[in-house]
Amino acid sequence: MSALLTLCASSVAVALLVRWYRWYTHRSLKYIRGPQVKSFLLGNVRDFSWQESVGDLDFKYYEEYGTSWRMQAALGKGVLMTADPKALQHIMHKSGYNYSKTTQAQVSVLNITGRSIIWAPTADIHSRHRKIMNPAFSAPQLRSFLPMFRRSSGKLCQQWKDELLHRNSDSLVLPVNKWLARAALDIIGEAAFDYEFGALDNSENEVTKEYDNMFSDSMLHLPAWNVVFEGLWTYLPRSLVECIRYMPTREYSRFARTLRVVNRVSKQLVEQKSEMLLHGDKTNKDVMSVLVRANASENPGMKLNDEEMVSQMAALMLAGHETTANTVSWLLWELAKHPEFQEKLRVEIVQKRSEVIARGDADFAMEELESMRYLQAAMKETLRYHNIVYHLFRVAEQDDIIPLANPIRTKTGEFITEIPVSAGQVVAPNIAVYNRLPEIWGEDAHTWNPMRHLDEKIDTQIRLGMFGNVMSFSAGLRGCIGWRFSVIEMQAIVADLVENFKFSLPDEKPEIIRVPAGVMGPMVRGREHEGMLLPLRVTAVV
Ligand code: HEM
Ligand SMILES: *[C@@H]1O[C@H](CO)[C@@H](O)[C@H](O)[C@H]1NC(C)=O
Ligand SMILES: *[C@@H]1O[C@H](CO)[C@@H](O)[C@H](O)[C@H]1NC(C)=O
Ligand SMILES: CC(=O)N[C@H]1CO[C@H](CO)[C@@H](O)[C@@H]1O
Repeated sequence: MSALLTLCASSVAVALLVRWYRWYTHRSLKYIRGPQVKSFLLGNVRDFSWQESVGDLDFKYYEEYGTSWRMQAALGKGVLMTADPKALQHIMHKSGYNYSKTTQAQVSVLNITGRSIIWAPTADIHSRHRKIMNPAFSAPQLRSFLPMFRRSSGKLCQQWKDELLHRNSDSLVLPVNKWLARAALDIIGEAAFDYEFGALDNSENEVTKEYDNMFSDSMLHLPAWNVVFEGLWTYLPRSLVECIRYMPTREYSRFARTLRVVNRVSKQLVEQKSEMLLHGDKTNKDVMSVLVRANASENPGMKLNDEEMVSQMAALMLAGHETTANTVSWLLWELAKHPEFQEKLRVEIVQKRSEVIARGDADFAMEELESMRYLQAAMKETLRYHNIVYHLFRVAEQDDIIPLANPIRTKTGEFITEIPVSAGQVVAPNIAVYNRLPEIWGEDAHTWNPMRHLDEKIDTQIRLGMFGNVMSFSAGLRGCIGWRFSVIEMQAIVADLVENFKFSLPDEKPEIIRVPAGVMGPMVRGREHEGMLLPLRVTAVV
């Protein structure tokens, strides 16, 4: 028995060594410049997760090396990082499924959401998931969610007004990010499976509690051993890696706890929906009802098994609430820092409101929200400037040549306009840098300036991404399925908040940092132990 074990262990070790050696001697990127590597074991990709504010390192490397450079992952594995528009268009749009997610990304997602669309490892599986999910995210479908979004934002406004009344004051400092996370959770619960979390009502919901600070509890400042451990995954067969995820590391234990709770709730709801469908109810618009109806079709290409169905819900909860809530938080913070722009935005909303009243309607129509130019500009600019997801990781499925819009200088001083990569090469689209390229956004790219979207000075020769030419929702076949959902939701919430409240910086002027916690979120310097936090002074508009 023990001989067998030894044999197994040594063959795994040999296989590992061979694979690793093949990688290490694989020098195709060695001539590309990039930051120094201090530790062979750790490489320098994870230095990003220790930078104080997201972008500190990214922008520095961009200054030094241009739009493409070489990084190193754990165990000497080279990574091509790029913010080059043409390279990104090639990788994300033109190559279809030829750049897939890395093993590490997939296995992490597997542990966080289960076998969901975000996990879907192959073209076959992903295109099936996406085809089934797409109808739930079509423009007409999402339009029907607007009243629900407005109901939630109205509830949020009411809560703040009650709070002001209760304190007998016309202004208060509030942790706006926490309130927005609750609103976004209520919204995704209703939209995804017609479920009331009651997060804004402060009900003691178990799922709500699980999501509080999930990212910063688990992903902030990854320990070194974890970096090496996950670095090994690249060299192992995927099936083995899928077993490894059962190791109780900090982040997975935290995510697993959340997932267990979410899955239990989802399972009950899937059963309930299937039951309702049997009884002929075909009207529900929530995502889960759409999936259950698709599953009832004859076409096997339109079916999800029960596990996949439940996983989609965890995926939507994960991808669809803190992202939007954080983006709106950053938007309000920028409004607080730019009071003149904030006032323009408020005037725009108030003007539209008078049209609504004159018409005798109760609330804004979708077209009215979409026609608010300052509102649209503020959203685009915040998505660009405070992109919540800052890096992506992809792996070339076969040998390829990546074209560049901006030539780069190699170690030998020559300029190259394309980068040949071999199958297995990891490439990392750098969203943070792409969103700040002066060649696209103008010389003031490092300034939050919504007016740039109104002046139409943005260079859109190379079309990229899902919305406003920013990369914040990723791009291509695996781009964010929820981008339009998120935009409509943000419109609804921001218009309501700005119509009802003024936002300003708290008197002690807290320093806000953009922490790298899997997703980028706000914390107050010196108060990091409080988790994600963005305090703003909120004053009722009278
Ligand atoms: C401001 C808000 C949001 C941002 C910045 C954002 C960003 C992203 C990004 C960058 C990706 C690609 C991830 C990757 O390639 O590894 C993605 C994928 C995804 N997002 Fe979003 N997202 C947002 C809101 C939402 C919402 C509201 C939903 C759902 C209602 C959602 C659902 C998804 C799903 C399901 C995927 C996976 C798509 C696929 O693999 O086919 N997201 N999102
Ligand atoms: C993906 O790679 C294969 C093999 O090299 C190639 O035939 C195919 O055209 C590529 N697909 C796209 C969309 O570029
Ligand atoms: C989907 O359909 C399959 C059979 O076609 C069925 O076994 C499964 O329970 C269905 N799942 C749901 C959640 O309706
Ligand atoms: C769905 C899944 O794989 N969950 C696992 C994630 O990791 C923890 C421990 O780290 C396991 O207990 C879970 O089963």
